[in-house]
Amino acid sequence: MSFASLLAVSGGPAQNLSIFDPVSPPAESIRDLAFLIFAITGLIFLIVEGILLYSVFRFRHGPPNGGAEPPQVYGSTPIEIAWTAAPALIVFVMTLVITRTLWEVNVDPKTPPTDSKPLRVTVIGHQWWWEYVYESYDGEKLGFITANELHVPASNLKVASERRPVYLTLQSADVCHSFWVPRLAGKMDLIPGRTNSLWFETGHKELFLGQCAEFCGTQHAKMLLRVNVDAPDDFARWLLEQQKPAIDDAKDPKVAEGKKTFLAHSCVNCHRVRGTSAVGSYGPDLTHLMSRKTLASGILPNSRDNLRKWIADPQVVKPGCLMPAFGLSAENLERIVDYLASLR
Ligand code: HEC
Ligand SMILES: [Cu+2]
Repeated sequence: MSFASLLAVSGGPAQNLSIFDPVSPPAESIRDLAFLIFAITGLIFLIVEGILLYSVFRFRHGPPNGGAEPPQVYGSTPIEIAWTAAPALIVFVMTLVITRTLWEVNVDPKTPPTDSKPLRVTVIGHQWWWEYVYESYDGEKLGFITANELHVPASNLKVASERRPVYLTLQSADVCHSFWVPRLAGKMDLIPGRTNSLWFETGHKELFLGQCAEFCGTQHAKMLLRVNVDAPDDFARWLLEQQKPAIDDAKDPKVAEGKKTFLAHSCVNCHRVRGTSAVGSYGPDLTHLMSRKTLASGILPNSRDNLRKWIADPQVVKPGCLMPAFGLSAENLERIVDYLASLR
């Protein structure tokens, strides 16, 4: 897929992935640290290069004292103390500021700010898509599962009772992945057999893009991240919709026929549609498929045509991905698309 079409999926060319434009405290801490370390090391660079250039030009015609060797200094305790202490001090200062940043980035998820309304989501990395288990919001249990497009509420960082920090618990179903949405937080790995965590909080109601940042197999590059930061009311409405089981459009004969066809195929072994007999958990949850803007981890706009293209042969769209082609007849393919397109 070309870069231009990826931008089209992301909703316009203005997408910003810059770590220098953070909008969430952990990403801000990391940017500030980067600037500080750059300033310290830049200053050292200027001093060293300055002395070097000075010497090169000052002595370019040879030693000033007519060719005699300059005085040699051996075993000077003051000089040795100076050039041991100065670098040690610089390293010590850098250790302190790095430790402070680590502290700010790794806030213990069990202790959200008082009066805040934390959202907790478990993120499970799969080859090559993201599973999101919504655990709780503002102390209320949620317990539904969705995929690939994360929705979170916008926070107001200035008012304690309107703060809505997001705490992610990161796990992997197979190999190592890494969750990285540059403007919200630093990279954090998802490691098999280990649980990591990450947090962010932002007042910017935007779509933030990211990318799996740890090579995880052939389709690693097509494991994109989308984080929608919604106004709190919109988020609450989205939560309500997602918690419902699949909408059953049984009145529409085409949908009813499609549902029968879908349930009769092996799709049900890998996909879940809540409220039906499809309870597979190997692939993305399809309960509210059409509430998502993209397919297959952000790589295709979610449209009827792309849905058809994907189901006809996922291997053409994402070679090596873990959904096989089924050689469906044109008729069955259309029926299944009819059904999936009804899953709002
Ligand atoms: C062997 C398990 C398996 C079977 C069987 C299977 N799928 Fe999938 N499906 C997957 C996996 C894995 C993905 C994620 C692929 C990716 O993005 O890398 C997926 C993705 C999808 C998606 C995109 C979902 C999203 O949110 O992006 C749709 C739609 C889909 N499958 C429909 C079907 C249909 C319809 C069938 C039956 C004809 C089917 N699948 C059978 C494993 C399976
Ligand atoms: Cu990955």
